Amino acid sequence: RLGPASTATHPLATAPVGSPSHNVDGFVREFLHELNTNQGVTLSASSLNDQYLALASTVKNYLMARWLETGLKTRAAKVKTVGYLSAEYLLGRQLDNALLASDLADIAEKGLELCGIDLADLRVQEVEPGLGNGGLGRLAACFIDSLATMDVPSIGYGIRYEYGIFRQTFVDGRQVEQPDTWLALGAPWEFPHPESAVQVHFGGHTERYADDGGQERTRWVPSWNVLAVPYNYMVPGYLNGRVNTLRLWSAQATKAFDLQIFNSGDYAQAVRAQTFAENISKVLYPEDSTPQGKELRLQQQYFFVAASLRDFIDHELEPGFDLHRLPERITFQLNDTHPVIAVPELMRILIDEHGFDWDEAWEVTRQCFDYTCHTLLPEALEVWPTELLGRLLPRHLEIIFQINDQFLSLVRQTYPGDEMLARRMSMISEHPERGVRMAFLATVAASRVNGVAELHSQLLRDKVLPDFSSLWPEKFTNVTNGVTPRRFVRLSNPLLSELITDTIGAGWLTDLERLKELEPYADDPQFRERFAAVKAANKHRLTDLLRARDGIDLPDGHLLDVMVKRLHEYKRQSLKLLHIVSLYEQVISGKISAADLTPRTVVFGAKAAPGYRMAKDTIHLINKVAAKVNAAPELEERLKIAFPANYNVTLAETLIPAADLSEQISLAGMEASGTGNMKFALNGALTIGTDDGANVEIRRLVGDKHFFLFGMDEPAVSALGAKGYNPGSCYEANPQLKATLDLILSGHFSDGDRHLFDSVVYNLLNQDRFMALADFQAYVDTQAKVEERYADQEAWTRSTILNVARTGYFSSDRSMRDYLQRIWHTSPML
Ligand code: NBY
Repeated sequence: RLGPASTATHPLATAPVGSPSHNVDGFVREFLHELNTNQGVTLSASSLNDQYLALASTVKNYLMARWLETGLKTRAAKVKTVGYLSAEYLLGRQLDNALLASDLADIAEKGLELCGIDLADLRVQEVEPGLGNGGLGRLAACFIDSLATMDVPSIGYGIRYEYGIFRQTFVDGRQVEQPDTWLALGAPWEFPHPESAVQVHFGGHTERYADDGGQERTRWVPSWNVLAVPYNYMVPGYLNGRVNTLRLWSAQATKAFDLQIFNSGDYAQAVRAQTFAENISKVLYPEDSTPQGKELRLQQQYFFVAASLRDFIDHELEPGFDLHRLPERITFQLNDTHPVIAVPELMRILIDEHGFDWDEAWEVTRQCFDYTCHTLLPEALEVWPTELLGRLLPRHLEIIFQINDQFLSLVRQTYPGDEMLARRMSMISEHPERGVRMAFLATVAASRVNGVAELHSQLLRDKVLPDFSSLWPEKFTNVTNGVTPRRFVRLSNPLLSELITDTIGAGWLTDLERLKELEPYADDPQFRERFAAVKAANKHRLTDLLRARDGIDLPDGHLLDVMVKRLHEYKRQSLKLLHIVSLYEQVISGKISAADLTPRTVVFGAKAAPGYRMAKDTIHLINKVAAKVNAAPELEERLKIAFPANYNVTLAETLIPAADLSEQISLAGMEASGTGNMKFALNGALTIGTDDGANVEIRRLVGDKHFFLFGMDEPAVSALGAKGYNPGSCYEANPQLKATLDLILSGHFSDGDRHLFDSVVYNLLNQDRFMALADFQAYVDTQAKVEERYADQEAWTRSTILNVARTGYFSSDRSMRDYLQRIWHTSPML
C-alpha cells in the first residue's frame, strides 16, 4: 500500500477544492469541460454515450468536495462506523439519484437544454449495475442510502462483479439467459484504486512454531493469492452534505504469481493463472433463496470479506490503533450468511497477526459482528463442506472447530447431560457430509441476530434457531425492512411526490411518517380526483415504456394487477396463474360471460435461477397461457397478461407506481419480509396477500378494510403440514380448480402437447409443497372482493390514499434508526 505522497505546505493542499458553481452557467461550463477533457470530443461531435459519461462526471464533480470532506470529518471524529458486509448490492441506475441528492436535477435539465440535449435521452443510456439477485441485494442498496441520508458514518463492502444478474430474454416463451455486460460502455460512477489493492490468500496449510518469547503459535502458510482492487462508489445522502462510500472489490492476479510462471517460460499458463484469479469477481451467482455449494462462491465470500477487514483495519483506522478497542470503531453487519467467514478471519488476524490470546480475540470479535437472517427455508441455510473449507482456508477451519468446541462446552455446562442438544447445536453437521453451518456460526459469534419482519423474527426464534434463542433470548431481535423513499417514491413517482408536497408541504422525504398528514384528504373528493389522475398518468407512462421496451400494448382502463419478484415456488406465481386460467376457463366454457369480468391486465416480472427447473417451467407456462389468453376473442379484451422480460430495478421504478393491485401471495411462513410489498403500498396500490412477512405489518397499519387478506395463516399451514396435506383432495373437491388444472393438462396452452407442463401440474397435484391448491378458493374469492371494491372507484381511491398515508413506517430510514438503537448502539454524526 502506498501512503499519502505529499508533504505540501500550500493551504489548498489539505482540504478539497471547491465545487463547480451551483447554477446553470457553472453546470454548463463543467459539463462541456468534462466532454472535452474526459471524452475528448466537442459537443457537436459527441455521441449520446459521450454526453451521458460527461454528465455523470459533472455530477460527481459537484459531489466530490462533500465526499472528501465526509472522509476527513469522519476520520477526525474517530466515531464508530457501520461496516455493511454484503455479497450483493442491487443499486439501480445512479444518475437520477445523484442529481437528486446534490439538488442538481433542475439545473442539469436546463443546462443540458442549452446544449441542445434532452436529459431524458441521457438517463436511458445508463445500464443499471445489477449486482444482486433480488430483495436482499436491493435492501443493501436502500440501507446505504438511508445511512448516508441520516448522516451515519458507514462503508458498504461488496464485490464488483464483472457480470451482474443475467439479462433475461424469452425464446418461444422459455427463459434464456444472456450475460449482463454492464461495464461495456464505461462505468462513470466508480473510482478504481489499484494502488490500494490488498492481497487475499488461499490454500496451503497451517504450522506451529515458537515465537521469540518461546510461546507456541500457529501460522497459516497459504499456497496462492489474488489481489483485491477497490472500486469506490459515492453514496450521497439526500441534500445533507454527507457522501459515504461503497467499496466493491475486483479480483486481479498478483504480479508475483504471474511472474513466477512467466519466468518459467510458460506464457499460456501465466495467462491461465491470471484468468483463474480474475474469475473470482467475474460473475454474480444468479441463485436466490437456495445456496449453491460451489468452490468459486466460497472464494468470492472470503475474497471480499478478507479484503474488507484488511482495508478497514489498515486503512480506515489511524496507524497504531489498539485493536482491543476495535468494537469502539466498527460494527460489521453480516447481510445473511454470505460474509460469515469474516468471523474466523478476524479471529485469525487478531491471534496470528497481532498476538492476541484466544479469549481476548473472541471478546473483540463477538462485539464486532451482528447477523441478519433473510430466510426461513431450511434448504437456504448455507453449509460449507469441511473438506472444501479446509482445503481453501485451513486456518479458518481450525478456528471454526475451536469456536465450536468452546461453544459446545458452554452448552454442556448449561444443559448437563443433554448430548442430543449439543449435537443439534453444533456448528458442524455430519450429514449428508461434514459441513459448517454458517448460520450457527453467525448466531454464536454475533452480538445480535435479527430477522427482517416481526413474523419472520418470531419464526426465526421459534423454528429456525429455537435452541439458540432459549440459550440467549436477549440476542434475538427484529428489525422490519424498509425501502428508500428517495428512489421508490420521489424519483419513481414524481407526480405523486408533487401532489404530496403540495398537500402537506416539504420535509416528508426524510420523515416519511409525515405521510399520515394525508389521511384526512382521503375524504376530500378533489384530492381523490388528483390522486386518481396521478395513477392514470403513471399507467400511461408505463404503457409508453412497455411499448418501446417490449413491444407490449397495455389496454386502457384496466385494473393493473402486478406480481413482480423472483420466480420461486414458495412465492406462488403458480397460484396467480391458476386464478387467470380459472377466469379464462369459465369464459370459454360458457360458465360466465366476458362481460362479467372486471377488465384486468396481469403483469408478471420474474427471473428464475438458471438451474431451477420448476421455476423455468413456470415461466414457460405463464408465457404460453399469456399467448392464448391475449389472443382469445371470447374474452373481448377484458383479460390480458403482460410478461416483460428482464424485470430489474429500472423497470420496477416505472411499473410499481402504475399498479392498482399488488400480489403478495407467498405461503404464510415462507416470505421473510418482502420489500416490493412496501413499495407498492407507498405508491398507492392495494395489496392482496397472505398473512406473511411484512404483509402482517402492512395490514395492521393500513387497516383490514384496505388490505385484501386471504389464505391460511402460519399456524394453519403448520397444522395442515403436521396432519398431512393432500393436494389431490383439493383438486377432487373443487370443480373449478379441477377444470382449471384439466385445461392445462389437456394441452390447450401447449398446441395439443398434453405433457409439456406435467412437471408443474403434477407437482401441484401430487406434492404442492407450498400449498397453492389449499389456498386456491380463498384466493379466487378474495379476488372477487377486489373487483367489487374496484367497481366503486371512489372507495378504491380512498383506500389507496390511506395505504400511502399509513405506510410511512416502511421507510428504510426507520429501519436504520432501529438498527442504530437495537443493534449498533451508535448514532448519527451531527
Ligand atoms: O430478502 C429476501 C427475502 O426472500 C425477502 O423476503 C426479504 O424481504 C429480502 C430482504 O430481507 N431474500 C433474498 O433476496 N435472498 C437472496 O437473494 C439470496 C441470494 C443468494 C443466496 C441466498 C439468498 N445464496 O444462498 O447465495
